Amino acid sequence: MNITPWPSELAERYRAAGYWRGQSFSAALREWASRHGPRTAVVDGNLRRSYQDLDVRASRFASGFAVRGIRPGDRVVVQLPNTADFFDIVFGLLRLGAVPVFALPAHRESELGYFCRHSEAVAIVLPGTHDGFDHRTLIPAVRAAAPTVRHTFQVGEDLGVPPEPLPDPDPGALAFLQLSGGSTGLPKLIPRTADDYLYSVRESAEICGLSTATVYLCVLPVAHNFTLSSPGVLGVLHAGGTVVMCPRPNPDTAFPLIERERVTITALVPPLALIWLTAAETGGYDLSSLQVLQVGGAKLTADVARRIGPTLGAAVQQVFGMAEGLVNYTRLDDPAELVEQTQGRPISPADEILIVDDEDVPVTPGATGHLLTRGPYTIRGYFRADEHNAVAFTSDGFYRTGDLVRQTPEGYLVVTGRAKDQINRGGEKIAAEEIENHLLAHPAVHDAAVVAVADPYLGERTCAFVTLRAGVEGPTANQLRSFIRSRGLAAYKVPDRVRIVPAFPVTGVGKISRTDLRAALRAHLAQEG
Ligand code: J2J
Repeated sequence: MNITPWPSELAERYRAAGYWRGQSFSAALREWASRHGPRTAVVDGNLRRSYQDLDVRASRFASGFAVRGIRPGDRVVVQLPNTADFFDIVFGLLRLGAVPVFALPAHRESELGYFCRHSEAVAIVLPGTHDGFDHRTLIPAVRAAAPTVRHTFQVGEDLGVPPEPLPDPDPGALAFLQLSGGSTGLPKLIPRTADDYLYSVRESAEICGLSTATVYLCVLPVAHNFTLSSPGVLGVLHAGGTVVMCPRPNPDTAFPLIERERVTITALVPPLALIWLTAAETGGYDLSSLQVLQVGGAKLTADVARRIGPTLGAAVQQVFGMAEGLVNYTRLDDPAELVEQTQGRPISPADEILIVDDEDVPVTPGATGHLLTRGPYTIRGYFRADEHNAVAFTSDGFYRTGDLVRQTPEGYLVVTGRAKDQINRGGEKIAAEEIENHLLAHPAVHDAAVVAVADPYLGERTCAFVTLRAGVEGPTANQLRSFIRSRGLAAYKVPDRVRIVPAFPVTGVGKISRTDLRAALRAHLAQEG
């Protein structure tokens, strides 16, 4: 089974409440095109595409994929930069009922090979040269890792053919796979349906006040859940606004686009917000059209939140979301205190929140605990991961987010920490175990533990502690970093620091658990200052 279904009684309730509308992504695009036909949907450099264009091109690409042998239900790993091609390819696949698997541009052969293998993808869509890297060089390794991959397509290729009528995909079926930040050795794939995802998109558009007057700058990678759906590019299309694709997130690229296109809203991770603030202080561009700056993916400090209004002339909105589902927003009319000091409240009245202790017992109101959640757009299980699902979800279907939070009397969540073995490097998530496994592949490495170190700019950076095998000539810390780089991983996963130590902490009874070991090493680092 490709998705873990919601219990039928709940599914009925979500339908009756109008949350799940029984509309496919293909039908949604058709509806947007019929409502907003000639309006500009997407701007990419000098290219401007109307809603009508997007709809027509989606049909041409859907048929193009079909004539090349892609069938409904087939998984296709897509690695797409922030260009208008994203819409042709993704809506083409969705209209056909094929299942995009959303890789990020930073991913390399290790991740892409795994996504293809685990999803049994039949095809992969890659950029040519992007940000100075030729993605076509990854093809042999990906094919070797995943023999199911029969086709490779290049972003920018015109895959469209005259459209043939296609049956409408089932809105309750697996529509695409998002990526989990992950806390285990291998990233998890997140199965989303049109029913659940479009609900979160429509509500997000409403909460963020989107309309036909909205101009959204797409700065973070377009396929990331934040940029895609909170309210992201899909929310903008739902509202009839305009998406402006921003190829790079630096102010030198983004600010001229804001000025030229009169951008009204955009979404950033906290370290980028800081860079933008500094750049905006020097002036030079007219950013006066900007009304809302969303910040999420990692914790925004109250200090930085307070600087955003005066410096950028935009209202700040905190967004605490996850590709598994639950998204929280501060509301645009919230008092400053909530906007600056909390990470918002859930989208839906049907989002269920539990804050529990280590034994799954609810904590007293206002106390910190583990955040558990379920609801109309939160998954009930990862894709083909039975063993992991047994621990990542409670027996009654709550997702264990791994986040530590407390709830204010107003019902807003404050993220206070994390219980999962993950490093949140300025919004980019790194699973400790994934990097440890790569280090362990080095013949001289005896053991490895990867932990987060506090960082004033990124929030967190990675530090890998390594013990070496006795009797072999040891590599240096820098050689180990190069070794990780040679494993074909996203660059942000290469440990910022590698520390070779003689031994790891042990207890009287022997080795401590990985989680405790990481905690002990974090404490050790904190002590050093
Ligand atoms: C603290 N931690 C946060 C925040 C996410 C909207 C926005 C973000 C994501 C996202 C998303 C945080 N403060 N404001 O999917 O739709 C950490 C938490 C969370 C994890 C999820 C969206 N916002 N986080 O970041 O799947 O630890 O989604 O569980 O990449 O990021 O990561 P991801």
